Amino acid sequence: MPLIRTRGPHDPLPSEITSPELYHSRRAWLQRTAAGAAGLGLASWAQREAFAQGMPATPPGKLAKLPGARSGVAGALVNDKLTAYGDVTTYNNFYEFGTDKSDPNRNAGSLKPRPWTVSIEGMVAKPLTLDLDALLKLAPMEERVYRLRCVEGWSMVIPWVGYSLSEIIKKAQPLGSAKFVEFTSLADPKQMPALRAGVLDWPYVEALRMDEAMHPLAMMVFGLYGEVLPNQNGAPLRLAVPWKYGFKSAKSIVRIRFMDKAPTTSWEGSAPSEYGFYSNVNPQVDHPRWSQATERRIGEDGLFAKKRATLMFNGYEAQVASLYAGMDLKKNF
Ligand SMILES: Nc1nc2c(c(=O)[nH]1)N[C@H]1C(S)=C(S)[C@@H](COP(=O)(O)O)O[C@H]1N2
Ligand SMILES: [Mo]
Repeated sequence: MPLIRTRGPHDPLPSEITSPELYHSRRAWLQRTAAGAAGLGLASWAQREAFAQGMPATPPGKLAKLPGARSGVAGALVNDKLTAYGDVTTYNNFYEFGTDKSDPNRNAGSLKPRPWTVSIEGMVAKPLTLDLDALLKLAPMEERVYRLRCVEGWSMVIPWVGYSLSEIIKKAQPLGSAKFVEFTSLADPKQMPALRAGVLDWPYVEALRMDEAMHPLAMMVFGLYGEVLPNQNGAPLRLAVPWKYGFKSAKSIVRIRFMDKAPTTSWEGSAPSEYGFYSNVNPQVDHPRWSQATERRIGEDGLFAKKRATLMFNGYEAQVASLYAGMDLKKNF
């Protein structure tokens, strides 16, 4: 681990972490000078913005339909404007396919989401393997509109299709001694070209405390915008844990393991002072190298768009705060 770091793969762009004051003065400066954008290295960002204007708002209809009934789970349907389908599917973090936001969309064609199995292991009455068809039939599909807040400082609003993770946990019958659930993503160098780049120790591993995993808002996702998941979004199944930073929502899951101790998760293992086990969205607990007080909503991110205030637990405080009653959230970040 080098002590002096340049911008790491998970770090925000400098333009995303400047203070509002600096941002606005820089903005004023940009308005004054035509060469400004290029001079600051913002040309590609500006180009992306232009491209984003032509983003399809809804799917072009190339993937299989996967409808879901409007969810009745409290907090499952936020009112925010949906992020355009084109942005949801071209601005991604899925490092197994590269670290540029556009890499997953360009490279994830090699992922084969069928046939697919998920093995359920560890502290369970009986280990079992479920194939995708069994998982698709395990519980009724629901549509839920969740905010996704990346630790880097951007956010989206995505209509996911799936059901509560608790449905799978109930099926798995964990032992009373199981206190944590671990999720492991696929790590197949034949399907995932960027594994050899070694950005993280593969496979990608994430985990939740059992009570977090049993919360109805913790979702196993199979689709978005009424269709099966595009590969770059974690086909054929991924998590959505909306009150936590996006990296807790592991993609393309192949193993679910019940444990009595918390495993070391991928980001925690790579930089323990920067990424905690809990990683609850919290505007009062900054990342050691940048503020988490505000965020940039993708689709509103023109050079002149205002940042948004980040909400406690990403706006799901009413639903999830009780999970952390009495805990020091600065220590347990
Ligand atoms: N296996 C795996 N899962 C992953 C990631 C990853 O790189 N690999 N990135 C995480 C991060 S940092 C975020 S913000 C979300 C992004 O999900 P999206 O691309 O569908 O918006 O996926 C998370 N799940
Ligand atoms: Mo993220």
